[in-house]
Amino acid sequence: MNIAFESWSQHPQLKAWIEEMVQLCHPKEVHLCDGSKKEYDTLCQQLVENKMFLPLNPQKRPGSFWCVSHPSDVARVEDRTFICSKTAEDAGPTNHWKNPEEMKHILTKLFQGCMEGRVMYVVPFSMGPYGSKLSLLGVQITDSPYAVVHMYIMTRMGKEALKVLGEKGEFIPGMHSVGMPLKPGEQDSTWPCSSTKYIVQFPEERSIWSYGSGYGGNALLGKKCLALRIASAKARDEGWLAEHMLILGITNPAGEKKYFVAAFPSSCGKTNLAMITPTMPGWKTECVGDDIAWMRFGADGRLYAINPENGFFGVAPGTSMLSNPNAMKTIQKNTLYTNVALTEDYDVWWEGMTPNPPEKLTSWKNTPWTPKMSEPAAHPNSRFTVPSQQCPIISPSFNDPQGVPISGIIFGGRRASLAPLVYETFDWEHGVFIGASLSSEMTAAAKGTIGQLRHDPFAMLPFCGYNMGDYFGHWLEMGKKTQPQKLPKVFHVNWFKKGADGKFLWPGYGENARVLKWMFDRVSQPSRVEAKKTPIGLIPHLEDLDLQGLSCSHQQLQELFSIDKEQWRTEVVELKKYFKIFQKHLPEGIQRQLQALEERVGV
Ligand code: O2Y
Ligand code: MN
Repeated sequence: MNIAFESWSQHPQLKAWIEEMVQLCHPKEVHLCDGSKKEYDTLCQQLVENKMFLPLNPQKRPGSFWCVSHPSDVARVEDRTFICSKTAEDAGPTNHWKNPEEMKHILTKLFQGCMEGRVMYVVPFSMGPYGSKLSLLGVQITDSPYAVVHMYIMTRMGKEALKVLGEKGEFIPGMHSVGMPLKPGEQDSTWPCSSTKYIVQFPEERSIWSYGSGYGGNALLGKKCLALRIASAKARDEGWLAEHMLILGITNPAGEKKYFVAAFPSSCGKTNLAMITPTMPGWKTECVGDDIAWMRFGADGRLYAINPENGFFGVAPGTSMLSNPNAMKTIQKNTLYTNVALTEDYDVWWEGMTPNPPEKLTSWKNTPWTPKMSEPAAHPNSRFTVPSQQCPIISPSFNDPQGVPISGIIFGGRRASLAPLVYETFDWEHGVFIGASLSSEMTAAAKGTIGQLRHDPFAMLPFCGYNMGDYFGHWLEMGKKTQPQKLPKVFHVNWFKKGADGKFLWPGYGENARVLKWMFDRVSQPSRVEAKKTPIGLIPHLEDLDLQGLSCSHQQLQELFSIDKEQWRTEVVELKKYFKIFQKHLPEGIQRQLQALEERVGV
């Protein structure tokens, strides 16, 4: 097959890889993507003609499309996700592992002829702003035009990325197929995929192979596969951090600005916090990212973060003008919707968008739906995909190659009891211990029993590309790279603490900015407020929390900040049991902190 590389790239290694993959997959045609708007529009039009996309009402959602997946292909497949490092020990106890040679054998067989009858698209992209030391380049080969248009939104894709790559640049190759070759004359499915799925990362050779799924994190290889699993292994080797964290800027009425990163397990309102509208007068926020942060120390000894992505792939259910008005404004146009419900006038709807559903909908299963039905109209993992630049509070530093300086790191979980609304850790080592101890009670949205505790260290459980015990060690080492006063302060928040009546004690949403304000004061140098020492960390003096205009009783506040030593002793027992899985990879610093916590909460 003659591939028109001339005006595209002269990178010998890239060309050789594409030719090798053509030999393996036998596509009918190769499309070298340029990342232009024209290319995006043409592909969206083709997806409309092939009935995968439905254009939405141009009066209500201009430039937007509705799409539903195969009912078996609706989310990341954690049990089919593999870290194929040389040894099982390097993948660690929290990842699935297979010997790399064995896995390559399996993949080679699966990919053999897998693109017959389909177009092979080659997508060059940059994760992170062009010209940033923190950015990385990737190239995804895929037979899914759905993946291409999503990569167009989620990454900086096309000619510009190729220019940065030049003829010698380094790139991370990602091979993707939906795993459904087309025979001559065969009618294509509206959502091609396979019942066999493999999402595979080779962290040492830094490559990705994904087979069988066309959905989200399984198919958009720049996101979880590259920006977290591969990047975390690269970050360990090179002394930086690739994290599952939002990046948020907050400015006080005097015009001082500070940036925070935050890690939350799923269903804890991460996108809502990333786009928060503060309720306190004069305070402003800006969103740098809602999901992933790459961080390195700058020449001044401070930690700087970039968002490697260029779009939001947000979960739709629960997103409303109450929970996240900025997200609702962001997705008003040029948005791709997957697995949400469709209204009669070609708009979208999902559970939680409005208090009551419309009388008639088309469900995510593409069947008529009425409010009497017990199944949700939108899939709980339905998504919107939208350019970050459409967010009304997108940060002016979004494209800054330097990144933004980070003053605080926030960890959070959903705990009905135990953790107070907010506490600050004593120092970096204690902060790393809190990140490692992160756990959350599962909601209906997650697999498993409602209310059951799931350990999710640093919210990285499905995303760490190597042994999680070594990852804790890497975080501890990072803390030694600069002077202690230049390190961000580390906090833990729990928006979900409940009172004896079973009701949430804290109103959440925009009111969470009051907690950010306390952190803002704490990270100021020198700190503007003192904090109260407790056995678990430093909590606010109640008078330092700005509660003006908030109807929160004294009793509620007492409960929000109460520390039940008995519950913490149970937590220590649970953590001891959990940390045992890391065996000799559990760093001394984590053991030391566990011991110290045990002593502080002891009788
Ligand atoms: O299910 C998927 O494929 C998407 S998962 C996802 C998407 C955006 C941001 N975060 C996540 C996640 O699972 O953490
Ligand atoms: Mn995420």
